[in-house]
Amino acid sequence: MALRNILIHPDPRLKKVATPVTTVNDDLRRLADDMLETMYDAPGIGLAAPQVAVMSRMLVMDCAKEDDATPEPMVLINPEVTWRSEEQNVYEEGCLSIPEQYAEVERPTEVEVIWTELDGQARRERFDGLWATCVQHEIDHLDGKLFIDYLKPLKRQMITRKMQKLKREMARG
Ligand code: K2U
Ligand code: ZN
Repeated sequence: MALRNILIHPDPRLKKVATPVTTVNDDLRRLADDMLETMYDAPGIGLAAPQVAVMSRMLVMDCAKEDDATPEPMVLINPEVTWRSEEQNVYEEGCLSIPEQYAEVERPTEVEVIWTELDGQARRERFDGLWATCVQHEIDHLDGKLFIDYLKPLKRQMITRKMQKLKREMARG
């Protein structure tokens, strides 16, 4: 298990479309473990492989953390949304790749997702509540989309400029 470095926006790798996973092997299992460890350490309730500079279509989630319930770590390989509710709801989203910035994003209230598990099994599940928001936020990451892409250009530019300043300060150490 190892903590991975989380990429900070702007970074070209966060805008790329990730590559489908073709083989589920021990390397992928190790990456999933590292992503979960990195997510819990952040702390966060979701993390997508491109955020740790791996351009593969895999994400991890544990929104149970939110209700302080027992952890429910999930690993989704090649996830696809197969159904979206008409109903939408708004959530003030954040992102581990855009630290300390929050904005309201409207998304379908409920989604159905199909994916492959680490054991190779195909899964289909409906998500609602924070799980629905999170899985859509993470699948966006696999398609090179950030929550700020849903904001008005001025607001998005403001956030990007703040991140560029943060990265300059981080580079100075
Ligand atoms: O993908 C990520 O950057 C982790 C995101 C996942 C997420 C964003 C918005 C809404 C739901 C999930 C978060 O930074 S994890 C931090 C967090 C913790 C509790 C509630 C919302 C966000
Ligand atoms: Zn994010």
